[in-house]
Amino acid sequence: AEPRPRVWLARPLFEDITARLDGHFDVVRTPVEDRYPPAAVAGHLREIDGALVTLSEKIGAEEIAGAARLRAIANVAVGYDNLDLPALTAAGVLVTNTPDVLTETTADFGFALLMATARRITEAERWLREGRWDRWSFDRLLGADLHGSTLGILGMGRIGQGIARRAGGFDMRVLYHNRSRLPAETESACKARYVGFAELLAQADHLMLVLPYTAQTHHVIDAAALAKMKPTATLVNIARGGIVDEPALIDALAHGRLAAAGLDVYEGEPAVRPELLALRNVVLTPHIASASPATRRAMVALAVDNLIAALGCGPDAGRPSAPVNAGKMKR
Ligand code: 8YV
Repeated sequence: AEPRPRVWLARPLFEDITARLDGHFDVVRTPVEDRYPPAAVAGHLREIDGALVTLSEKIGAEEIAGAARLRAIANVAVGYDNLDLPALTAAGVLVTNTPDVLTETTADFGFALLMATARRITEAERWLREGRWDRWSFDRLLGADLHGSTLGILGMGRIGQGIARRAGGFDMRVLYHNRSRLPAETESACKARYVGFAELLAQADHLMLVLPYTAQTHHVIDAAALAKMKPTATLVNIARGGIVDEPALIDALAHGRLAAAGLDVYEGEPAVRPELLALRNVVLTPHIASASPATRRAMVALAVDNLIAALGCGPDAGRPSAPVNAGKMKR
């Protein structure tokens, strides 16, 4: 009989779901939970036909240099900036991601982070826990309203549209900027108006970042962009840390040129800059926007289906439902 394809499961993920891989493949499981140095990833990918990975596994030309058999990588995330797409595409490796299944959970969290940041919820709780609530004060911990304000959304994909729909329920005016303008029906469904980048920055009372991280979006929110924003504005990032120039953001927050920031992602995560930790006017969460049990399970299930199909097995053999680079393949 033909030898079964070998796949690498980079970390333990819902064993009852990933067990489905064993029906088709010889599965190599790595029990280590933390980040792999590049040499270790390269070692794991040798003699492997496919891999199921998370954003902690950075894979590029160096990691796949000795991976002659590698044909497919299923990323358990909608973003895939951990993967060097041109290098993988050139090597004939099909990459898949997990869109759609995390849209609503991530949009919920974006909204929660926006509200917590604008209304200073974690700052207020810290203050209370410190035992400082001695008497009532009329002007204590005043925050920014959502209702009647303007929400700017940078990146109007599935998650951005989910945020826009929620904003309607809070009586916010929604402006967006995106690589391309959305069809008129989509715009009116989420009651969002397209504006240029500079106008978005200038108009937003709250700015939500929901765009993919690429060479083009690296540091789009830099000192110059921050200078165009209202000093009373709130910035929320649920996309990727590298979209924001963190030292420039810290400087703006520390010197009253931006009111507050809610961050779920960081340039050097899991490391968080101590200057951020020292700021009063930030809400900081550890990259959990998609973290609900149902959504995390759906992400893993989709990645498993993608890998099975990408390696030519199962009911959708050869046609994974969420390919990223199919059609760009040279071999
Ligand atoms: C994941 C994410 O939790 O989907 C994404 O792009 O950032 C998160 O949903 C994370 O990437 C896990 O790999």
